[in-house]
Amino acid sequence: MNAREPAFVSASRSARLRQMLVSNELEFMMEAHNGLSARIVREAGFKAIWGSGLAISAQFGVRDNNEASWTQVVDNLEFMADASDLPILLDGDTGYGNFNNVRRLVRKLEQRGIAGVCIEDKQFPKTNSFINGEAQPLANIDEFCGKIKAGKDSQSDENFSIVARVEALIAGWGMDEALRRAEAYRRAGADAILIHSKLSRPDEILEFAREWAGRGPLVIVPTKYYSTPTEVFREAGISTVIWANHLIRAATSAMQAVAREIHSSETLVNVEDRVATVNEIFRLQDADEYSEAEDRYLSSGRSAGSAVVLAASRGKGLEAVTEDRPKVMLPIAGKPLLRWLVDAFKKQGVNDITVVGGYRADAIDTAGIKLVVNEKHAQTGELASLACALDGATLDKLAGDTLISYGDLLFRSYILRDLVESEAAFSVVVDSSLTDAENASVRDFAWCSAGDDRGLFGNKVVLRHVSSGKDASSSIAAQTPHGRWVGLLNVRGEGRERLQAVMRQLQARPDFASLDMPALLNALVEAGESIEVQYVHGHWRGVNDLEDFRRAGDFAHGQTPLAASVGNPAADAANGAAQ
Ligand code: SPV
Ligand code: MG
Repeated sequence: MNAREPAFVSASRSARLRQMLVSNELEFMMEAHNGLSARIVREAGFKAIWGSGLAISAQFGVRDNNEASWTQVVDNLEFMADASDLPILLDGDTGYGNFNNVRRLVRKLEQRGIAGVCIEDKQFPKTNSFINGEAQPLANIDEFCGKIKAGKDSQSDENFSIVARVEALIAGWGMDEALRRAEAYRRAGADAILIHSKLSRPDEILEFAREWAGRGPLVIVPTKYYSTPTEVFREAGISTVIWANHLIRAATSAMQAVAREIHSSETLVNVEDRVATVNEIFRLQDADEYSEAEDRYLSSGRSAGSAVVLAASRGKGLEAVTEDRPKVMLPIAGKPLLRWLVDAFKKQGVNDITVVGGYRADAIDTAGIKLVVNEKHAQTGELASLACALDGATLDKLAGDTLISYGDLLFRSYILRDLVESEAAFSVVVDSSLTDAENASVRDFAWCSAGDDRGLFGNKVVLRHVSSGKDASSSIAAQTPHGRWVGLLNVRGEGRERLQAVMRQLQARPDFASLDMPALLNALVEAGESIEVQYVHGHWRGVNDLEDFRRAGDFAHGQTPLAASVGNPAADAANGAAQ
C-alpha cells in the first residue's frame, strides 16, 4: 500500500474515477453486470467498474440493442453501487436519446452514486460494435458534441466524468475521421476519449494514440486485440484499459457446464465441490452484518436462540395412553403436547429446537425440530438426555441463549417471554402457588432466597435448592418450599459455557446415569452460580398423570385464539377426547 492510497479511498467515487482517468499510471476497469459481480470486482482488487451495456443486457437475457430501458439499467446500477463502493463508469450507449435524455441520465446517475458515463457517437437504438460494425450509422458530430455539452452542463458534482466514445474505426470511417471526432468531443468538454477497435491487433489504437499525443486521457477496450501485452498500452500512454465482458462470459460458461452436468447426471454430487459454497454466497451478500443488525434492532433478536426439550420418558402413571407414543405426543386439545411447546417457543423467536427423545422416539414426528435420541433412556435420567443434546453434533448449532425445558409443559406465553428476556446467565420459573411439599410423589420443589412477595414485584430472588429424587433427606427439605420449579431453565450468554463445565463435572460422577434436572440446578448453585427466580402463580400445567392429562385440554383451550375455539367443532371434539 502506498502513502497515497488512504486519501484516494476516502475520496468520493466520482473523484476516484476522475483521478484514474487523469493519472499518469495505466489503470484498469473490470466489467460487472449486477450487485454480485460488482462485489466480486471489488474483492479482486480493482479500483473501478465498467457497467457494460453488453453484459447488463445479457444478464437480463436481452440483446445489446437498447432492449432494456434506460431506467432498468439505472435500477440495476443501483444494486451494483450498493454492493460495491467502487466508482462505476456506466456504458451509457448513445445516451438513450438526444441531448435532453443525456441531461436527465446524468442527473439520475449522480443521484445513484454512479461516477461517470460513457456515451458513443452512434444512433439510438445502437447495436453492439462487434455485430456488423461497418453497417452502423454514426452520429452527426455537432449533434454529439451537443450531447456532451448538455451532460457536462447538467452535472452537479464537478467530478462526474463524461467519456466520449469514438466509433469511427469500428464503422470503417478511417483514422482521420476518428481523430477529428475525438478532438471535437474533447473541445465539447469530454473528460476522456474512448477509442474503440475491432481488430485483433492493436495497430490502429496505437496509431491513434500516437496522433492524439496526450491531448487528453485515452481509454481502450482490448476485447479483440487481447493478446497484446499490457506493457504496450502502458508505453503508448493509454490512461485506462477496460476488461469489458469477462465476468459475464465466465459466469456463462460456468453455468452452462454445471447445468449440463446436473441435467445429464441427475445428481449434484459431481458439481458440489466445483461450485461456490452456499456459505460463500452468504458471505458475498454480507449475511453476517444482517445477523448483527438483527441483534441490535430486532427485539426478538434478544430472545433465546435455541431450546433443548427433554422428551424421553413414557410418563409414569400414563402407561394406559402411552403404549404407542411417548408422553410428549399425547394429544391435547387437538395437537400433541410437544407441538404446543414448540409453537410457544417459536412465538418467542426460539427456532432452533432440539428434542431429546427416548421411549418411542419413532413416534415423534413434530415438524420444525431436530430430534436426537437417548438410546439408553430406559436406564438413564434427564441429565443423560440433556447430555445427548449438549454433547452431540448439535452443540455447535445451539445458537445464542439456550432454553432447557421439560417436554410435558403447557404455559401462558408471558411466562416464556419473561424468561427469555431475563438478563441473568441462569434463570428459572418457580410457581409460588405450589408449596405442598408433603406430597412426596411430587418433586421439583424450590427453595429460594426469598418467598414470592408480590408486593415487591421485580425484586431479585435467587434459587437455593430444588428437590430431586436424590436428596429427599437434605436439611433444606425440612423447611417449607417457596414453590415449585416448573421445568424451564434459561441459560444466557456465558452461562452456556459454565453450564457445560458443571455438566462435565456431573458426568464424571458414578451416579450420573440416574441424575435429574434438579441435580443440575443444585450443582450450579453449589458451583456458586446465581440462578434468578421468576415467580409465577399458576398459569402453567405439567402432564404427570392421567388426571393432569385429562385437565390439560381445558388449559390448552384457554390458550387458543377465541375465534379458533368458539364454535370450532374440530377443536371441541379434540378437546372432548382429551377430557
Ligand atoms: C460493452 O461492454 O458493452 C461495450 C464494449 O460497449 S463492446 O462490447 O466492446 O462494444
Ligand atoms: Mg456497450
